[in-house]
Amino acid sequence: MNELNKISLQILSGGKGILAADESTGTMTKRLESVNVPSNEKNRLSFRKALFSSESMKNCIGGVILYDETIKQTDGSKSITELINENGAVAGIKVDTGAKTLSGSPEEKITEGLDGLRERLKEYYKLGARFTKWRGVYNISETYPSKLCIHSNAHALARYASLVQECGMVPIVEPEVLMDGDHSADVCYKKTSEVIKRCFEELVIHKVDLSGVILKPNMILDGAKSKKKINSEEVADLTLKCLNESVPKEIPGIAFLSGGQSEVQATENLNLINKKNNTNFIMTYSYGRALQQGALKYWSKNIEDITGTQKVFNHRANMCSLAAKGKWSKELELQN
Ligand code: 5MM
Repeated sequence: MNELNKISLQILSGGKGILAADESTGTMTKRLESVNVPSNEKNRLSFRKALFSSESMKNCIGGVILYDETIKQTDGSKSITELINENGAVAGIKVDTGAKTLSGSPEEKITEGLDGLRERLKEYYKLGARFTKWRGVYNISETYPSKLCIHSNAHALARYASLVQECGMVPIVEPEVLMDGDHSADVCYKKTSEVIKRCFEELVIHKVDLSGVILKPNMILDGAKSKKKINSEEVADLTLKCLNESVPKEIPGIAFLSGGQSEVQATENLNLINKKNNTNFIMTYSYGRALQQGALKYWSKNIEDITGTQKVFNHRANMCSLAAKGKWSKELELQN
């Protein structure tokens, strides 16, 4: 087994998933201000440290994605990557520099960050990162995502993934087709399939070793503003159909983003995907909001109550881990 494949499996196997704690300072500020906590370096670290040192890290979290600010912070004499490693997980880092207006199709986005990436990767490796993340963003409408958006983001994702592997780390490839809009799940299925297929075509052209890549896709859902909503069984069927048809078999695993679903919805859908999983892929989570929302809300009421915050996070992480094994139920969800 090659080293990158080994790291991927260490992150994803045995009901473990990924905690996406890589909010840029702008996004983290929105999250903190939404619960009336001032966004400063101390508070951002304090909330994140509570999660990284919680009990569920050992059995439920195989990897944590960090933001540049966090990977350079310390917990006393320990670096944050050491804290994460001590608690049983692999440290990762978001390396894109954000989604910017796509020239030629100004209503769409292209993710930037390739300039100087090789040097930044070497620095992150030294800081303890062993995997990375880059997110391409796609909107659905009658005309979008355009071919231009699909092709240019796939190209950037492939160049990124190739550089990351050269540096000895596992790239998470995240093409996120947003759930904004009133489109149907069928449209989401068609567009997501096109986006994912194009990404893998580019990864192959760029000679990326697929056995050392983690795919982080959206589930197949109706648009958030669509009047009709398919049920979780249909979400699971369409998501599995899409991934079976679009993802090369060499990929070790798939870790879904939650994309604005509620915590329970994202857990229930993942559970059904695993119950019905007819692929060879590990299917798990790489959730940001769907792992953190409850804990953030609790913490915001008393930011000194780390034990209580960890209790809320542990429950959520345990539920996600059960879902990654297809063993979650509504009854277990209520046992708290
Ligand atoms: C954690 O949020 C990440 C976005 O940060 P920025 O927008 O500040 O760059 C995001 O990429 C996240 O990792 C994924 O979308 C998954 O998060 P959700 O909340 O969709 O599960």
